[in-house]
Amino acid sequence: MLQLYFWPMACSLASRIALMEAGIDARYHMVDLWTKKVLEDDDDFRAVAPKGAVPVLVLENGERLTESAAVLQYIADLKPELGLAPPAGHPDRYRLQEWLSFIGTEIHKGFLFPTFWYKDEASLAKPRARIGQTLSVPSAHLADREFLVGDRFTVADAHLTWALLLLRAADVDVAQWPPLAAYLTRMQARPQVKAAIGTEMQMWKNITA
Ligand SMILES: N[C@@H](CCC(=O)N[C@@H](CS)C(=O)NCC(=O)O)C(=O)O
Repeated sequence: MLQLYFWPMACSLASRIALMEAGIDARYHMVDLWTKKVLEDDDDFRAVAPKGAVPVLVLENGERLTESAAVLQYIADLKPELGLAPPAGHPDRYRLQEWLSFIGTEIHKGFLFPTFWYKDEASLAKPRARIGQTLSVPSAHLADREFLVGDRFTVADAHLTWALLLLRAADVDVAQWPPLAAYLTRMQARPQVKAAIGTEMQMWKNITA
């Protein structure tokens, strides 16, 4: 069985969404990202993943895969019939990779990561100044499209859904970009997306209660 190391509402949520949309059962291990401990047994998370970051997907053969873009495509490719990623060689596969890279670098590392990890104002001024321009790109793209790539839900949508949820938590009002707000509402209405978010929100509430 696949295993996913995660922290509630962290970027590993996109991998949980992908697993659930794919109908793949997995074992989930919660990690405290600050102490780098695996919570169920107090093991050192860095022994599992030297990067010290989630997501980490443990494959059936025991290998560990990191980086959301790779993990998401791996999960999608386990169920090619579902179209969670266009097939290799299809022009849309590169569009998928284009979006996964944009979300992971420009939105996640460019804004969300500094916002939640470097909380001092000086470090945040430039990311804050830039995020509007960054978000205008997926907003324009989604003005007349239901999904980021092609005409069906892909793992790029799992990734963007997570990022948009966190933007709200970072005090960025997604309503400023009506196509993004409508998109987030659509994505959250998908039963598996809703269930994945509900599961992690509950965990997050339990942790912070
Ligand atoms: N490039 C990685 C970034 C992963 C990442 O930054 N994960 C965050 C949670 S959203 C984390 O685990 N941070 C802990 C740390 O960097 O120490 C990816 O896209 O998967």
